[in-house]
Amino acid sequence: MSKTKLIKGHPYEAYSKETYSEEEVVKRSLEYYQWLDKRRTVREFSDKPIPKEVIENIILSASTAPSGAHKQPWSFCVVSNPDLKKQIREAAEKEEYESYNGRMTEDWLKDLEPLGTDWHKPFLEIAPYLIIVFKKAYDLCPEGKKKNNYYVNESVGLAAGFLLTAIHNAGLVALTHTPSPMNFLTKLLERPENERPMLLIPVGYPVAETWVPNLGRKPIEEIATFYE
Ligand code: IYR
Repeated sequence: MSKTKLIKGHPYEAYSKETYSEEEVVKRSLEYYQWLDKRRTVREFSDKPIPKEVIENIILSASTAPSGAHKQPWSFCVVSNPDLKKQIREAAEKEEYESYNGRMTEDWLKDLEPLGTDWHKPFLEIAPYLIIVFKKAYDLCPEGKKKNNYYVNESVGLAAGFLLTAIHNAGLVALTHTPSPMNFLTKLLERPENERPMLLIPVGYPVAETWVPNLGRKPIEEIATFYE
């Protein structure tokens, strides 16, 4: 049991954070970067099963993200049911077909060419789990009253980032898929009115021989400005 006390009438608990020597801090930051840099979006999944417990741990990891006023304005739907996965694939492909054949601009389609995407989404049936990340625009109290959430997009974006690193850490791969529009997920998953789908993330093992686009990442000079 950690130590607790009241500050201005609110409960606090003692917190101790492990710290390291400067040398160790440098080493750890580099090693973490090098490990995280190995994460890649994968589009070809194996159907090898994953224990449900792993998905629970990954979602719990995502839910450690900070959120506006600690409202935790997220909801994760986990789909492994083959019939439901099929329905999601069919609905997503219907929208994606329209997107790739008229809704997306020429520029957009050109930008996507190196990624090799198209309207076919077989991974939605093949990956053992689909995690659908919903944002809660507001909370619904038991009496039906609406309670505001804050910085909802920022909070759920952070949680999704944590989710992806937890998946990478478990030795699994994911795809941040964004079928557009996504409201078919609200209907198929019978979500309440305060939830809006943000990301559809298949999770699993990659196929035995996996190829990903040779993209590279921006160098530090391009992404960071230091004011010293
Ligand atoms: N949502 C489509 C298109 C797509 C858009 C972007 I921006 C990407 O980075 C990748 C794909 C699809 O999922 O295919």
